[in-house]
Amino acid sequence: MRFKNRKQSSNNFKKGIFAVILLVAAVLLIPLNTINTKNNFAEELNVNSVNTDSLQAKSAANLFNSQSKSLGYGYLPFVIAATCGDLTCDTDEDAFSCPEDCATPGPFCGDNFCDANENPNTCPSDCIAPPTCIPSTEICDGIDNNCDSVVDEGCSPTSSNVNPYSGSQVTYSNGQSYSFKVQWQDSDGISIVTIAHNFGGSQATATASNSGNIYTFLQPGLSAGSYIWKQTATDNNGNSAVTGDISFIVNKAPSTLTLTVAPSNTITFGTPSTVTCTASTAQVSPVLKRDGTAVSNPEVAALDAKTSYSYTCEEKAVRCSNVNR
Ligand SMILES: [Ca+2]
Ligand SMILES: [Ca+2]
Ligand SMILES: [Ca+2]
Ligand SMILES: [Ca+2]
Repeated sequence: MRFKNRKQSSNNFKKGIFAVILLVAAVLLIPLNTINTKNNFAEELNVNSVNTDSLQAKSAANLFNSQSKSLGYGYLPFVIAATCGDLTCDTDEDAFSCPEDCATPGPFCGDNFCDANENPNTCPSDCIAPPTCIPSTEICDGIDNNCDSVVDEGCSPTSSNVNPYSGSQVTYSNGQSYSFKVQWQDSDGISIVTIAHNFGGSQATATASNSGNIYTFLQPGLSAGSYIWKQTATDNNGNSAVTGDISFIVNKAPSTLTLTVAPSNTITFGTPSTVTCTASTAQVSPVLKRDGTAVSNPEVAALDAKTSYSYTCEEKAVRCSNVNR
């Protein structure tokens, strides 16, 4: 019994030792768990501190700290949102919404300011083109004053490119026709163009034909002489304009005067002689004169005996050819 009691005491002692070991182990395990939790938290906190270094991140870390302690483990329970001021230009941030994280914006097209290097063509969103037309009352000045895209509506026609121009001179050419042209402009449209002229020797009026805005009158053949013509245009609103008098001169063609004497320049008394004055062109009328007095052309006569007679072949008084007989 004594032995048995010792054995029971030994067993009780062993049981007591085992219980103590379990208690010590339990006491030791609790701090270890706490240390591991802190180590896990420290790792997460360090990572976030490196990336953020901001009050927001610290607040998040504090929140995490309290939660991790209460939960007993070391993992972040939420995702930190993009924050202006975290020195990271996040995807939902830009130079305007968060200039301290994203680059400070310089002048660029779209900043609602017309910068020095921008203009209405290169950046219409920032630079507004000035109005190209400021409406005013339409006047006859060659400009679209009222900005209706029509120049000088309601005004009289205007002329240009008069051909031949006033004072033009030509040399007569048999059968030659002449065109008298004027270019007319009118925003209301040309209704009719007429020409007044004296090509036939008296005043006459005719209608000019047109090709586009060029109005032409064709005159077939003109004698040598000086003429006056003008065109008058009337638009579809009844407004008229006239070119004014335009002069046109047809000069005679060059002509050669020839004086012939037959049978010779020296004849005996009683011998008939024939003296003729001719011109090379029909535009010239030759005049035969003997001793300054016009005679028939040709003159056929048996002149009285005389030392000499002087014949002259003339075209008016300007050009002449003289010969003595
Ligand atoms: Ca700009
Ligand atoms: Ca206009
Ligand atoms: Ca105008
Ligand atoms: Ca007009």
